Amino acid sequence: MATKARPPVARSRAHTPDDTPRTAENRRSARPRRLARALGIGTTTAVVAALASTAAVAAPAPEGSPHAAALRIYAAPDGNGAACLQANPCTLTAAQAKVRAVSRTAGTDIDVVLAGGTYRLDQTLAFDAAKGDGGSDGHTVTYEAAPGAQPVLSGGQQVSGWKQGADGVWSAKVPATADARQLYVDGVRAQRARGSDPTGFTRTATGYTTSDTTLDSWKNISDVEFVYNVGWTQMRCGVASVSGTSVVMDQPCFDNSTKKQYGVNADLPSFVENARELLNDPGEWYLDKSSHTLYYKPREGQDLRTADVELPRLQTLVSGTGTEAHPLTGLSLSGITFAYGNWTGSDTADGFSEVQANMRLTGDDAWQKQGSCDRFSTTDPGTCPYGNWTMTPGNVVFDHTQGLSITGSTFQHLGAAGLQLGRNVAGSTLRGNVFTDISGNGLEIGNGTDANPDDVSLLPHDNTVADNWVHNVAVEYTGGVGIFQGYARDDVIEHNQVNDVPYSGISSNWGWGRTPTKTAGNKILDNLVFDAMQQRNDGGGIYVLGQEGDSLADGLLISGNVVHDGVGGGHAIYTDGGSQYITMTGNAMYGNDEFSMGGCRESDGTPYGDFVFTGNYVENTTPDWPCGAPDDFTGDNIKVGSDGSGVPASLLAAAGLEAPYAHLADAPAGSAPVNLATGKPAQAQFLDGSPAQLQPGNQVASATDGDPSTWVQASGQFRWQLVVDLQQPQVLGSVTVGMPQPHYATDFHVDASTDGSAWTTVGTVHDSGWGTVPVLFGSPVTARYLRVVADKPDDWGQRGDQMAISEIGAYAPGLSNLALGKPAQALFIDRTQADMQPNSLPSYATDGDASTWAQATGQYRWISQVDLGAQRSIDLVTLLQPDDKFATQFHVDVSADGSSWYTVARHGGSAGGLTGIQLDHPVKARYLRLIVDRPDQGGQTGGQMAVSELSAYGPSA
Ligand SMILES: [Ca+2]
Ligand SMILES: [Ca+2]
Repeated sequence: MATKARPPVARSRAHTPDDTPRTAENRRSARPRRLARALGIGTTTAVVAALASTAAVAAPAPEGSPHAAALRIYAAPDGNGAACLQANPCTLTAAQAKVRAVSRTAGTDIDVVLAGGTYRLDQTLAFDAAKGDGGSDGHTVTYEAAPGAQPVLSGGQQVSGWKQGADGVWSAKVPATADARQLYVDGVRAQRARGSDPTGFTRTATGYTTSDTTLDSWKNISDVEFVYNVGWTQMRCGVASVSGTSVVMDQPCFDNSTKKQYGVNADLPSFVENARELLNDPGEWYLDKSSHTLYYKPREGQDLRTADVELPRLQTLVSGTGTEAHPLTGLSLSGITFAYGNWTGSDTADGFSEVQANMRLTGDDAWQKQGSCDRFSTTDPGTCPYGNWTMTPGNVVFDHTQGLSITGSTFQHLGAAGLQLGRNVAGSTLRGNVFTDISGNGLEIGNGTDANPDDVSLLPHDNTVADNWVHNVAVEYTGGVGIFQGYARDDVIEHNQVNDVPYSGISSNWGWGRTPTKTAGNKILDNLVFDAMQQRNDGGGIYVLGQEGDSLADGLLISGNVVHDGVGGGHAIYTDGGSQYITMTGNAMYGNDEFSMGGCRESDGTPYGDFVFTGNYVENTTPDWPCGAPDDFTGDNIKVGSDGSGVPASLLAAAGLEAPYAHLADAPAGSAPVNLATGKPAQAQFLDGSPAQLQPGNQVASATDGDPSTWVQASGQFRWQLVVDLQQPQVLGSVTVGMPQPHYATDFHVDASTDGSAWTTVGTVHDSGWGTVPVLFGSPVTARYLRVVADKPDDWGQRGDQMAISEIGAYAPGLSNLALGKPAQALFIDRTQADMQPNSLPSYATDGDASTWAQATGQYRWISQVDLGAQRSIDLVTLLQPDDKFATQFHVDVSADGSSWYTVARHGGSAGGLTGIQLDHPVKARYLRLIVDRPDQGGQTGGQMAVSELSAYGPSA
């Protein structure tokens, strides 16, 4: 049995005044002082008077406010004012026009204050240096949320007028121009109708032959897309035509996806997408572009007459640019949500022929011309220079921009990559932003085409990506990564949290093999990466590629990062082909499927090596070199446990979001029930009531000290009981019994007494694992004394051990299982609806019947997800699994909206039966999901997870 315990997800709270991050706020605080010196009092008055004549801007804020002296322009979603005043704001477009009118003469900072609500963009909010969109003379134009407001710049169009069809599928008419690859219902991404190959394919040179003529009868066959999951890539090619049993695929996509010279070629599709004929599961949708009709099959509880249904329309929500000589400067964006961006580029005949990290082959014969140069074939060398791949664009894009600041903003529900910083973007600060529910890469800096530019200064450089939370991205193009950095110089990627990504977490640099690059001086520091590599393989939590600088001194530094619980055949730190000049020190790597560190030299003659790998905390102190050892490798590291034991707490605490940003990844706090047992006296007894001997060093007070890491355990006899004196009669509805991983009773019962001598059994637990197990009473019990009695510890072949008790909880009535009877889904790890085992339904996970279970089929890993129906406080989660069908390790996420998820618990060492997980803090959430991490696929001793009951405990409504 694997015994993998995971500490709670490490978050950074260690923080000293000396390392206070530079935020928009504390940078801004210096501004009024500089301004006052520069302008003087009389000048300020003159400026105000001059500006007042434009009627464009409000008066400066009073001295002493953080925004003192900044000119303010107010906009609102329904704004219609001409003067852009707070009392009568204008539109976003009008606000931008006001900025342009004054930015060159204002002599001060300008704040465009955005009221909350949805700004539906008809066209890109385009910032152009030549038009005066940036600040001049060192001043800054800031587009920012009004205090407490949540402005959303949306590229979506709302769809209404839904009608119910006979088969549970609803439909609505959309404008003739409507064309999108995503649909969002109440903020949750729906699934484009998909299914498996319906007819039995055989590959041909141009496509497939089918075993029958099913496809020939499909209505819009040329809109159908075949999807190929191959290795680290996912490719998508459209169908060109079908005639009888012959399928012809789009070109050049099919050639480019099947003839690559370095493998990962498409063959038979993994699944088929985007046909009305495939629309059968709840949550699936289809856009019939020929009839301008949108179809959607609602999930349980969704009502399309009232739902917010958003179909993306606009690709580029925000852009910024200047010229090489005059870049855009002095622009700041703060507190803005960018949502519902469109991208239909992969609908073209180029499809989505992925090379890696959402970089694509496009154009005829790209498979032999792009990227290959002279590297992969001496007989068919392709076209130099190396590269020429096509990046997936961002929905927010900047090039020729210097000093850009984006803080406190959210990039979500986007159809391309989230944010792209391209050519000649320098000195940017991206801090405290959230990237989630994005089709492609979370954010992209630089590209994979400018390996060796003539003008090095045009590579992105000196950009800072810090304290961002990047999670659940690359949800459509699953070869994508959290943070992509291509060719770039002197960038710092630090203190980000990257989790739940299908492929690599952070991917840095580009260019395999002997490609010389101008990349240099980059740093990847103190990031927290976990649950990477969820779907693709051959990547890493931190993945690097290609030559970095000319020496270790100006190469890549990877330090202070914590990478844990990656799956899918990747390393924690992966140095892939051509990697050179990399220093890796002081990182922690544990709980990952593969070796902590390693990589691939592609062939002899390519540079690969010059690695320093010392002072890291790793599970495997010997790296894994599947394709040949590197040159000049030095390694001297510290071995730690797969649960992270042995990693210094200071390292765990320092990685990831710094204290001012830790809240970004924390689920909203719920209310905590009062534990009436905390601090109360307890006794350990043998079953005859005599005082029990304790294990050396144990204190009975550990059972009520409020610290889950301390416990009490008897010695000498296996069966014993713990008595807690609440010191006065209390009306109780439930108790919890916390038992640590190595020492738990599989069966125990709870007695209650008012006098300490007459006892009544109020609850019995069978088949428990370790953790915190709730015992709910059928009706309230009045008791002063509680007694937990071990019935089956590990004597006689039980799988537990002798009972140890880490914490007793005693609670007033009012806690209940909030998941009981609530709608449940079973999803595969790519969030598509799972196929179920015979006689198994998703709803069996919440039906209150221990003898029924939900269990997927076809894929080992799957997700059991429950909609609690409303925001509720959750304190404790339990999972009941059959003893012969269980996952040994899983984690628990919660969400307020069903789209943005917080990981709140991780549990290993399960052997089936009942598992209880007390959350670190009560959280408030409507949705709960259980994700299996380790079923029995890779030599685990469990089985595929079956969920007899998934329960969430908190205050009853
Ligand atoms: Ca304790
Ligand atoms: Ca059940």
